[in-house]
Amino acid sequence: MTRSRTLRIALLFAASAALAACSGASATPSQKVYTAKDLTVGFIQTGSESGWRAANTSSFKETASQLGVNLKFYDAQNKLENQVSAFRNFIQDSSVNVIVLAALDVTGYDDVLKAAKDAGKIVILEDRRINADSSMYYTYIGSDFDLEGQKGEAAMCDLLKNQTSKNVVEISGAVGASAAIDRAKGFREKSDACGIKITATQTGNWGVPESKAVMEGFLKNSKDIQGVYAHNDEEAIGAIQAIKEAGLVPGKDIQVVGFDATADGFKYLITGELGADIECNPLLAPQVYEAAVKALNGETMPKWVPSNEGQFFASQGASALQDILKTRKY
Ligand code: GYE
Repeated sequence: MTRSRTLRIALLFAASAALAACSGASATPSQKVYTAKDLTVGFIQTGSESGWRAANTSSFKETASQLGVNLKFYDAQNKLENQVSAFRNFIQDSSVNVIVLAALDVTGYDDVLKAAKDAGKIVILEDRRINADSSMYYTYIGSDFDLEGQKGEAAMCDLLKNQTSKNVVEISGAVGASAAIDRAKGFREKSDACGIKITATQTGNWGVPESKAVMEGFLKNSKDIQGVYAHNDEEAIGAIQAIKEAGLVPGKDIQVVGFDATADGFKYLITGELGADIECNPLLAPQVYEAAVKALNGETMPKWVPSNEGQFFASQGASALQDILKTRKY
């Protein structure tokens, strides 16, 4: 074998050894490799405001028991002050090595994020982003709500394509929540391109009763409404109830677009009362626990891992939608 060929092979081995070392693929014999069983996770949930939230909570509890993760679950009852105090308690809890936050608001966590960093606690954001420097958390695992909003806008443009007047009212999510802020932003990025006019907006706080009351108010103020842009399925359902009680036909007189694509949302897609449902994945726990183990093992990750999501339309037809619904977990 020639000298240059031997040299080439030697260099190849050296390069691959260096690659393995810096990828963290093979730990040195003395270094412990952490697994999910080494996780004690303090999970600060928003509350139990929607079907999406119930699926998100189930994902964390079920996956924790499957993987052997020690999960300390806290339901903040949709109160920011409760989330902040839970954050402080998990920082004080020496058994907790990872804190996971589903943030009610985009602000309000600076002090606890700093305290967590000083205490050496790993922080992972799930579901919703916050306005904080990315050095204050390990990673954010959640949807691109702006993109979801753009999908909602495209769906509404299509549903109203044969209308001359395209007045749309918006029933937004909870004030301050990134999901609401970004879905509203995404909807407005190109909506005027197809002639949509947003004539009113008001929060429905993610729920059916409040959204029904909001839609009743909109209809009292004007009957010249062609579309409703609702930030989740519960808000869309509340709007549909109000439209029907006003003697109008949802899906015919007024088109409705919602978000989440939960089983309840599918029921209204199948009847044609909901025109489009933009999917938002709540089953995030496997990715979050995987990220937490990476963090324990000193590996790096991108600061944001966006969810892959689809969208569903009444125009797909009842039987096709019923078949899809059978395959879904929430
Ligand atoms: O759309 C809604 C829940 O943050 C994506 O919060 C989540 C939103 C979801 O209450 O149903």
